[in-house]
Amino acid sequence: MKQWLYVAVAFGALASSAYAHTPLAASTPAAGSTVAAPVKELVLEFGGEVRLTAVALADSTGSKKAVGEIPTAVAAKFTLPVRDELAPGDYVATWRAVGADTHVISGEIHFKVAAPTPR
Ligand SMILES: [Cu+2]
Repeated sequence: MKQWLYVAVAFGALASSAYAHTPLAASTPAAGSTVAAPVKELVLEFGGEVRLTAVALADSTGSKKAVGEIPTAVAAKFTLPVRDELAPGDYVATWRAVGADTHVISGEIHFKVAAPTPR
């Protein structure tokens, strides 16, 4: 009987900590997407207010691309200008933030830039 109680408590703790994290709800470019050049901004939308602490953008060779300064205000949505021109190819944006529950959360967004659509 006692063992069952411990198991229930352990599961409860796991579930509540998982749900308490503030997730990344959406991004532009979206993870796994292919977008046409030019890419002028990077938008991160979280499932709640967070403090964004780091964002880096790199191409497939690991070469860093400049993005605008991270806003210091706590918010659910962040729009960062992409200052370097992104040539067609694969990119990864890595981000780190502190959620409302004070947990550090982080992730990667992989996307592909395609050549501009000819007109
Ligand atoms: Cu959390």
